[in-house]
Amino acid sequence: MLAAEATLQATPQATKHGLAAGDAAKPERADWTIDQGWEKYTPAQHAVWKTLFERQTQLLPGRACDEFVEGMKNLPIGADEIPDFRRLSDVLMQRTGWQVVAVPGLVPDEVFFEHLANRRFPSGQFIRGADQLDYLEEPDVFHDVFGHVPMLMNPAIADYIQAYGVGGLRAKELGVLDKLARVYWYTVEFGLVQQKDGLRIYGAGIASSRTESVFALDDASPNRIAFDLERVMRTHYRIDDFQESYFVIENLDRLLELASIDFGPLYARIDGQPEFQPGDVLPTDAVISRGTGRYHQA
Ligand code: HBI
Ligand code: FE
Repeated sequence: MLAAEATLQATPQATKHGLAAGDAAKPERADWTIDQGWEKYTPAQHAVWKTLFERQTQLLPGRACDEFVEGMKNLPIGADEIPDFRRLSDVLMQRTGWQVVAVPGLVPDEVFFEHLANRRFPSGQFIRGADQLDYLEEPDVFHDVFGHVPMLMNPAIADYIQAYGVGGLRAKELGVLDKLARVYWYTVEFGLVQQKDGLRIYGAGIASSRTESVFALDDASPNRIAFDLERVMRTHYRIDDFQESYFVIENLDRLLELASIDFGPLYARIDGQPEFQPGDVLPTDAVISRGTGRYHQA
């Protein structure tokens, strides 16, 4: 066998979904929704869910925030099968007025924001393959449902994510979406919260990842820094690896305050100001734990 062949076989090529799959994969409906087709999931796909669900459920006690645990407890999400979005929506709708709708994968920004602004959470319909359990390039049903949906049971997060949808449409028009996207990234996806027994996870990108749910809390490498809105808006993030810094909020109600801030004057103020790299620690930061940086140096 040729060396090149061996390399190709060693790295299973992930099937692309949604936006990443190109024009041919664009769904018929303008809002990019598709049917979940719950009945069509195969036993092998339910088995992948079960593997992922069980390993995260073992890791999350003492790591996930109270609101995540509480939300999960009250939802029809279990080990045995990929959840049915209709049943999730019934419960969510009663609690916080949200629904879960199926999409093929990543959708265009405006489409994503339009859903959020209307309290519809677009969830990937597909599930990753058994050979890609730790692969997280595109949001699949495990990331979206296990990571995001329990938090949508919380009124503060529910309002905050809707506000992000409204703000996203506006930020796109103003040409400042990159700034707003950082806020989403460092809260909804990779946020930590201070609770009475220590730091806890509320970000879906962490909660749905076996390795990052340990790294974010237990590893000496990353920085853990008190959340500051303007600071975060100026901070680049990594999409390809663990975060170098996590930003910590005092409690989830801080997100409600964030949801009501007019970002307009902030965009103007930070325009042209220096931006920060993911691992930077600034003299003005309230540092909770200063990371060794070892992981990203290696
Ligand atoms: N689509 N399905 C899906 N999920 C996302 O998280 C998502 C998206 N499209 C755009 C997007 N996120 C981000 O680029 C914006 O939040 C900026
Ligand atoms: Fe996500």
